Amino acid sequence: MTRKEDARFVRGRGTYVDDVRLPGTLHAAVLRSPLAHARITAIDTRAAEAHPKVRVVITGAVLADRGLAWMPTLSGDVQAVLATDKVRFQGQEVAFVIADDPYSARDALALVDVDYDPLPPVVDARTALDPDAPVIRDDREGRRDNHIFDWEAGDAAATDRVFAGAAVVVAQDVLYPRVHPAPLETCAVIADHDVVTGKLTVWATTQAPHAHRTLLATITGIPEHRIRVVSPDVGGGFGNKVPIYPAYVCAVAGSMLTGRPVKWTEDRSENLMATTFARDYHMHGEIASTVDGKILALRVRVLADHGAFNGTAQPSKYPAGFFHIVTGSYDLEAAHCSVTGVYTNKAPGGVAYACSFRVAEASFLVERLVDLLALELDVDPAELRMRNLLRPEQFPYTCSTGWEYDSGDYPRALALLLETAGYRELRAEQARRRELGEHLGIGLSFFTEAVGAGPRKHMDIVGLGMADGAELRVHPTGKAVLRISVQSQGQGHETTFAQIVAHELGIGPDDVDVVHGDTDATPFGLGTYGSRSTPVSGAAASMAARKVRERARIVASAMLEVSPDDLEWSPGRWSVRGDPTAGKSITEIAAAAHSDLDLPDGVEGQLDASCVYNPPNLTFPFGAYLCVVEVDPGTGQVVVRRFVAVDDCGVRINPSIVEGQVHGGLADGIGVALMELIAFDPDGNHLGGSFMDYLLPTAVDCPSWELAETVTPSPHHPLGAKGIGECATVGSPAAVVNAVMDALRPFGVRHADMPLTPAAVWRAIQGRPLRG
Ligand code: MCN
Ligand code: CUM
Repeated sequence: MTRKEDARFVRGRGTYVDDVRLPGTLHAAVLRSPLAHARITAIDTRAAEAHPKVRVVITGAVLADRGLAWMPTLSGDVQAVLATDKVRFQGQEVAFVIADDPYSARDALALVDVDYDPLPPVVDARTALDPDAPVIRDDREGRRDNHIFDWEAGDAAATDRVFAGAAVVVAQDVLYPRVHPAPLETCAVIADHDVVTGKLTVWATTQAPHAHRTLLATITGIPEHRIRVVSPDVGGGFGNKVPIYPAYVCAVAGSMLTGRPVKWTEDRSENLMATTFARDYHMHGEIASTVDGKILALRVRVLADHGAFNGTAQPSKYPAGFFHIVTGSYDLEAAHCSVTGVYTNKAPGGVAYACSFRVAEASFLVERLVDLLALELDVDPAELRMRNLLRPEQFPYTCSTGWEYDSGDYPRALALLLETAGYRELRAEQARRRELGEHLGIGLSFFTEAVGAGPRKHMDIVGLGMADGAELRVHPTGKAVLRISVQSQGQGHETTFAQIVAHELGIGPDDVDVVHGDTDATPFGLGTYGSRSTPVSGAAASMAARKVRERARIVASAMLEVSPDDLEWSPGRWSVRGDPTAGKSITEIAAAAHSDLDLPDGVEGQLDASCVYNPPNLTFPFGAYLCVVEVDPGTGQVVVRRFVAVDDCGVRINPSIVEGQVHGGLADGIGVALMELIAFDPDGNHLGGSFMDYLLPTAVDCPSWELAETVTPSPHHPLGAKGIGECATVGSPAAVVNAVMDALRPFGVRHADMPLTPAAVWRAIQGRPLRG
């Protein structure tokens, strides 16, 4: 089925926040810090306020008077809404100017005079804990360092024992650099506070409208039932639109101050400089094995750069997200990982960009280590993986750091990959080409993803348990409307969620409309990230539809004057067991449920049903990827020749949407591996503020993807589906980097950090690798 929403998107009929026009709207612009670390000694707004079109200039002091200068982050920290004492990263919000039009607001920024007293910045996370490092968060009571948290998983002593006895140990420092989700639509908001009713309506481009409503209530003190958050069409999220940003709070304050709607739309540089980044993990990994390549254990230490405020978006009990899935797809005796989070003078945020809460970093590290082990043992990396993958009979499998993998058949996926790619022939071609002095590289990765958070008992964000609601209304004519708590940013929920209901009720997907992105019109739920929509909300939709089906059975029994137990279901129809001609369709039953029929007990009239789905576990999709590159040693240029991907996300609701998700994620992987980087100079100046500097992959950089699939249903999801949205972004960077390292083997290169730009590759060949 093709995507329902594309009919409006390809006609330019989508409605994004910027398309929302309210009468009397004022426009805002944000004044940002030019320095990475400085004390603010004075702010003079008089000239800006004198601008004929400026209505209000909001500073930290104005917010502080209302208790709004600081706001909670998604990780239990606080973040400055507008700086009062210090600026802590370049691009930090300092003032919010509201004017009659967006151009005047921008112009007036230049009229705000801020005196800064520069302070030395912490730019390299590896120096953040030095005794003489400048203290970034001197606002924190009793804390005089840049330390945020220490966290560990696994059994350290058992791991040390296995390492002590292991014949082979390979170690490597691996940087997963700071990258950015970079959605095409930047962040935007319109806040409209009605002074008469006290109702606040916020149009925002968000992935989690309900969570934002609760947060806005907490921050502003406006009662939650008087807040409505509307997230219309969203032009890409990739994690960037999970948090609340300071300008959103300023827009609300601005609307309360002016009594008018206040609109703010970020530009590209602001998005790249100041909104949530991803990764920035300095990792040290060790892998232990026997001489014949049985992998025994993994030991990992991480230094995590969280920027100036700890604003990572992830379940609150997991300060390093799901990084402890670093054991990957292998059967280990022991594993231990520890993560230390630190503040630096960089933008806050973290974990965004199709990462499944740090599975991206974990998966990259273990797959690099396995390749380095193959190099050390001089065995084929495909062979080494095949020898060590979990076997199907081991599922459900509890790994040494505590995850319970629900289902999988890993050897089958790897075998299918090798066959689809023609692995043996590829290796033969590589040998031939090496003799000609050509540098073909073949890289593999195998990943296990963990998506679909909760259960709510173990997982919450700011105290909100991770479950999702769905409400299904069936109209008298049998047409249905499904209301869901998750919010599509391009993933096609209007199509796939309609398909889920259609499948359960045996009606056409065109007979089901999906409503999302408006908190007044949808049930509460935690939203779309961590590829949780299908595993959690999709399950809610399915269960709600099954309740409708059961209700329909009772109505049909009254219509047919038989016991409900004597009815059997076939798609779209309840009929008398053994007599398919005596039956009633869902459409007929819906009409009867709204009619003067005497309804039996258990049906109040109508067929509507709802469900709040609390997942029993995450789902664990997996995949096997292979990348073929060619490297020009003269220029360091890498060209991706082929990319073969086998994905298993359980039952696929819409195969073409799943393929689209995989295509997008593979392109992300090429971007991260070869070109994307948020870099800083030693003064903390941000060096990637436009798409000239922050490179995104285009079609030219991508080969024609070669996809294949296996289907291992999730045993606990009602439809057997697992999430897919982030799989390819998680799994593909390792395949690309492993391929480049394979191509560089004749030069004795073991490892080089991403992004593998021509300069980085050339330096690695010269034996002088660029280091993060
Ligand atoms: N699907 C399916 N069968 C499955 C699994 C999924 O048909 N077995 C369909 C789903 O029903 C949905 C799509 O594939 O239409 C993605 O589903 P899912 O894996 O549940 O992921 P989410 O919908 O929760 O999307 C979130 C995920 C994340 S976290 C990021 S980041 C990301 C991604 O989706 N951001 C995206 N893919 C994106 N795609 C687009 N176009 N834009 C983004 O911002
Ligand atoms: Cu980690 S990016 Mo997605 O989970 O929105």
